[in-house]
Amino acid sequence: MSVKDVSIDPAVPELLEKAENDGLETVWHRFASQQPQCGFGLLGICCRNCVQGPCRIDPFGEGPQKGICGANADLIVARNLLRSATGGAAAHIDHAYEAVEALYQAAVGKAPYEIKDEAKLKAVAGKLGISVDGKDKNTLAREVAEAAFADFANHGAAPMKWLTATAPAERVETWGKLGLLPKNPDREIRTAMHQTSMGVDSDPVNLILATVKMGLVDGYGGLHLATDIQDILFGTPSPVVSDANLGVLDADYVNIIIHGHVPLLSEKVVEWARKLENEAIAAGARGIKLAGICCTGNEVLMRQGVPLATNFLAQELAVTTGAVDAMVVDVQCIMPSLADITACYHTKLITTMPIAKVPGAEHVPFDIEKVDETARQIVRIAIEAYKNRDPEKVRIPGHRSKVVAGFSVEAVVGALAKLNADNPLKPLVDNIANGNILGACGVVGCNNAKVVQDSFHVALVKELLKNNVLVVATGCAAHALGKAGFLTPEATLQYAGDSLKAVLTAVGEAAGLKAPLPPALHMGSCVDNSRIGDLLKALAAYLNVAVKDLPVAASAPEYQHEKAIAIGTWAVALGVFTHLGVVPPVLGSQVVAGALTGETAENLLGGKFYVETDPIAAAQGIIAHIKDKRAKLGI
Ligand code: BF8
Ligand code: SF4
Repeated sequence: MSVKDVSIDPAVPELLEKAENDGLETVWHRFASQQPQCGFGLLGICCRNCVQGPCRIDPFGEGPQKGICGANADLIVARNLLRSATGGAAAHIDHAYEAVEALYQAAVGKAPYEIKDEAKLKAVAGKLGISVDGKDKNTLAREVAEAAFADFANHGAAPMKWLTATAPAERVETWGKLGLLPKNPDREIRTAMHQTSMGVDSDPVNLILATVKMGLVDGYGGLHLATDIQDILFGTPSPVVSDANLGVLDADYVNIIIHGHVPLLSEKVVEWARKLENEAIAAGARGIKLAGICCTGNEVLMRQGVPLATNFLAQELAVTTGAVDAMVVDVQCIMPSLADITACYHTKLITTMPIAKVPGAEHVPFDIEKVDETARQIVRIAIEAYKNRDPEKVRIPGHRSKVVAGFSVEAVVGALAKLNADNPLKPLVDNIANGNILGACGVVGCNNAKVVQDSFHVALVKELLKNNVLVVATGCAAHALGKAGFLTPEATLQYAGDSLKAVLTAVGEAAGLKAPLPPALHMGSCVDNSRIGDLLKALAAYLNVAVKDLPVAASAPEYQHEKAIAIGTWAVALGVFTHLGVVPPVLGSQVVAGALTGETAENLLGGKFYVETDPIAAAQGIIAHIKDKRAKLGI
């Protein structure tokens, strides 16, 4: 295979060559050997929901048009889509639940976490209608955790509290009228699995509505809940300067990579890596370097300034540097192949969660009550492994880019408050109204082997910025923009259109940064898409319009995970025009594809999906949408 054409990240071809020389297979080799991929699967018209199957529908209309039970293409596509969204929501909700458990245990003195952000705790309690008066932080934290647990124990008809407390009122009303308000996240997941099992729902429209509901389960029972609780426990992010790309590894140091999604353990690994620096020095290293992959990487970047190693597609190549002493993983987006790669080097692959084990890895169980011991043990395993590192096998690419991250809504509002303390959103809204900022786009989501790594993220964002569209980013999209140098003040000067540049420069100077704000604001991990939702809610409230009327859009240019399907559905439900750069497996059904990308979604929800696989055309589509919304607002 040609190692040149798979990524725009300059570290990738270097390490891919090394991988091939070291006799290793990577995600790109396996992608090539999967070609051509199954056409039935790509169209979503293969069903394995019962053991009479698998059944496939002939997309050309010549062969079978129904599965053995009588299910047609519309039904099969709709069922598959709901199952994907349910898988994604389950991942986020399990993550959020872990965080709630940790908060509860910390509050009752059973887990060694200090509740770091009392202001956020009070703000969240306030939204939930919990009185904060005279309560110490542990009592209040326990009550907030109990309110979250109550959603999971909701056996009545009331909607999920976390949704009604945090979503825009106009949306709650709209979703309520459509009968889409979820009650208990666990129950909704169970119901969706039931609904899609053999011989239950055969109405594709009913299944599409259930998918939208699952988007809401994800948005509030997953994303929002996880962000809120993690901020309370570990602090709400504020701007931080760090670096991105594999050049952050250092041959003279013990290098530990933290990879996955849930920051409960990684926060402690960061703490213990700092505490055990002397042991690393005693082992002959100059100290310990930490770096992150995927969303755990985003979490510890935002709160601790830990550099980003790389994003999803290059996780194997991080190990191929031969300089990683331990790769610590928790859950989600962890390639099973990592064990094969680590086996070729001295690198210790350490799994930590009971549901995410990898044959060949060392399992150090995450135990919340003994998390300090666990983190200490992990750092010591890395230091021991360092002693076995073979300098002959080390090759660290020299690439690293500066990144500014940490743009929580609180941080954005804080920066704007320097311009207008009484009315912080006014400068932003004024600049949108006068056209200096044309609109905003959230560029989010993954890498996908079907797309040249990071290429869509970067080409799309370049075009948006040129047209004065402000970008906010999360997930592996944020990694991609970081590696490519878009998360810096310098990028504003280089890429932003003139009027956007002027605004970002003025805000940056007023905020005391002595430089412009970056043109793409790193807002966090994938669960932190909730932050983007909160920003939209605040803007809409300020303008006294609905989110669906704002000149904004979302884009997941290179998404791969089921979680992205759930998040995208939530965004559409919120009223956001949501671009996808990879064709979702729904084209086998006109009913499903048409409903999600056409007037049905737009009329019911105000948002819809927009599928476009060319980045420049996608940018143009997004800009046209933004201009249309501006015209309707009369600005
Ligand atoms: O939750 S962006 S590849 S790491 S799924 Fe996975 Fe996708 Fe990366 Fe973050 Ni989100
Ligand atoms: Fe085939 Fe119907 Fe069974 Fe699906 S549920 S595998 S379409 S018989």
